[in-house]
Parts: sequence; C-alpha cells; structure tokens
Amino acid sequence: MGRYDPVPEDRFTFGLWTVNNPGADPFGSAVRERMSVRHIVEKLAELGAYGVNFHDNDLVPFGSSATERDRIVADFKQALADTGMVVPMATTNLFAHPVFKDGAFTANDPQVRAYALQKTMDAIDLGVECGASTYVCWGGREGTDSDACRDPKVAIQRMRDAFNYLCEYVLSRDYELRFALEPKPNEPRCNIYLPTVGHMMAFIDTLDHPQMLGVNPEVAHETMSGLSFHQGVAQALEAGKLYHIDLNGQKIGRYDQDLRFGSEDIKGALNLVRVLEGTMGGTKYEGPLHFDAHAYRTEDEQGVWDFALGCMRTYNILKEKAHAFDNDPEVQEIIATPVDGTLDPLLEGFTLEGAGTIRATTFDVDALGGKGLRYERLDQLMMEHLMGVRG
Ligand code: DIG
Ligand code: MN
Ligand code: MN
Repeated sequence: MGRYDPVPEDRFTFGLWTVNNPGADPFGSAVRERMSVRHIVEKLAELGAYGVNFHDNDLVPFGSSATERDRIVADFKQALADTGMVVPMATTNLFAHPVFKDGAFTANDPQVRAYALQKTMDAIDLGVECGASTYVCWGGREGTDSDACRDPKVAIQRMRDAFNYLCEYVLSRDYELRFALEPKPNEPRCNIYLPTVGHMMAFIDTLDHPQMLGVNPEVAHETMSGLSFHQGVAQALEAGKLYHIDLNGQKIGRYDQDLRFGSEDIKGALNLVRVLEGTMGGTKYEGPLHFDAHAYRTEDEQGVWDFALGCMRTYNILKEKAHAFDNDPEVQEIIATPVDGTLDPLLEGFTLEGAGTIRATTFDVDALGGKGLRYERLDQLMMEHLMGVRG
C-alpha cells in the first residue's frame, strides 16, 4: 500500500458509467468492451474505492422486465456485499433515449414530461433499494437548440413543478434521500437551463422543500462556463448546499472532457481540495468524492484502472499539499489578517453608533492603497508546494 494509494475511508466513488465508458466519441466508435457490473465493483474495491454510483440504465438495461430487474439488482447487491462497496448516489438517465430529445421535465409534450417523472420515480426506488441517500439530477437535455421552441420562463416553471413533485414523492415514501442538482451550460443541447452552480442555487430557493435539494457541481461544467470551480463549490459549501460533487479535469474552452481528476489546471485542483478538506479553516465537505470522468480513448482495460487509480492518488497527493500549504508559517504570516481593535467590532453588524464611528473615521487611503500585499511571494509558495520543492 503506497503512501497515496486510496482506502475506503477516503470516500472515493465512481459511476458505473465512468470506468465502463467504451471510448466512443462523436467521431469514432467504441474501443473498449463493456465490463460486467460485478467486475467493476470488484476492481474498484481492489483499488481502494469506497463505492459506486449509477444511472438506472447503467445497472438495469432500458426495457428490462421486472423479473430481469430484480435478478440484476440481487446480483449487484451480492457484489456489494462481497466487496464491502456501497452506493451513496443514484441518478436517472433522462438523456439517452430519443424520447427525451426535446428535454425530459421541460419537454413541450406533457406525455414526455409525465414519462420522465415515471422513470425518475422508478429510478429513485431502485437507488434507495441499493442504499443511495443522494439523488443526482443532471438535466442534460433540458435546454434548447432553437430558442424559438418555448418560453424560458415556462421551462423553469416545468422544472419547478417536476422537483416539487419528486420531493413530494420522496416524502410520501419516507425515503432518507436528498436531491443534488447538477448544472452544465451546454452539450448535448446548445444551451442547457440552470447552467451554473449560482443559477441552480437560486432555483432551489424557489422550490417548496428547498432543504431537500442541494447541488452537485462538476469541475468540467463550471470550467466550460469560464468560471472558478472552487469558488462556486465554496459558495455551495458555505450555504450548506454542497450535497455531492463530480470531480474530473477540463481544459477551459473545450467540450466536456471529463478527464482524470487533476490532469488539467493542477493549481485549480489544489484550491478545490483546500476548500473540500477545509484546510483554510471552517466547514469541510464530508460527502462522497465522486469522479465523473473517463479514460482516454487510447486506453485498454488496464488503462481504465490506471485512470481510476490516478484520480484517487492525485486527490490524496493534493490533500497532503493542501494541509502543507495552509500550515506553512510563511503563508500564514502573509495572509494573516490585520487586527484593528476599534474597527473590527463595528464590521460585525450594523449599529447606528458603529456606523457613526465609521462615517466619522478619516481613512488614509493613500497609505492603505500603497501597501504591498506580497501575493507574488504567496502564489510562488503555492507553486513551490505544487512543484514539490517546498513541503
Ligand atoms: C454528466 O456530468 C452527469 C451524468 O454523468 C450524471 O447524470 C451525473 C452524475 O454524476 N453527471
Ligand atoms: Mn461532464
Ligand atoms: Mn457529472
């Protein structure tokens, strides 16, 4: 067991669809055979993962009979029992079948919207039966190619109706289940509704049971929007809404690459791990660390396991670097916040007297503006921690 090799206590999870990605892309066919669910569970357990997640149809093929479904679930639960792996999260595939080509919850055809609810309720039952306590919803088809197709306000109202409905369903079944809504700006639709963490958090606040819903941010998706992923995650965490997370790697300005975690923007990955691990102080993320990513098309099965181990090892290496950086005495000295005994109390909440004192204070703005903050040295320290010459 190497120093950074994963153990179940690290809480690393993979979707069945991630390591079973056959390597097809819009310009080429599959290069890898699909693996059996049992083989995936056994191999991930062998690598030190904590659990697996699934879309309904990753586990139970679309159109399976009830008997087939029950057999598949029984075999899956046996594989989990044999390996000690768990299922923290489940989700619905509301994007592959042509029936969802105009969306699922936001489709113009009410029959499609009703079918999407039916499929999701069935998938929620399946997820709960396998032990899931988080239910991710990624609206990959909830969007437009031509914006002439519907009033965007109506689309949001349909999304609200769907999630209010599904929350009532979960409550009616007394399930211990929370929804984690996953934003993405585009792909496969030209524009997807609720495209970023911010949009999604604002939407959740308009629902009937907002406490039942949080977000499932993905590195690649916020990066596609040109946004700082770790700052979006920090906002969700600070608001108590980081219910799940999809980790991967992404070059900015590209299609959704779902690359191995940390393989692009290593500094962004370090800052993300600092937020998740709470090394800057305050709240840390306690949920599963899910890799929604896949191996390069160049890889065979061994390459898939190299990919999976790489995701987990990189996280563990960055976790050590996050602690080292935030406990580096020179870092702490540079970012130590100046204390002003007279002003600090006044900034902790409005009082008429305090506001009066602030208004009466003469600030030496030239002296304040002239201060050098030593962020060049600070950022160089981060780079030197990352490059392994400071630890
Ligand atoms: C895409 O990033 C989406 C789907 O893979 C899945 O529905 C969700 C769960 O992680 N992420
Ligand atoms: Mn993605
Ligand atoms: Mn994802």
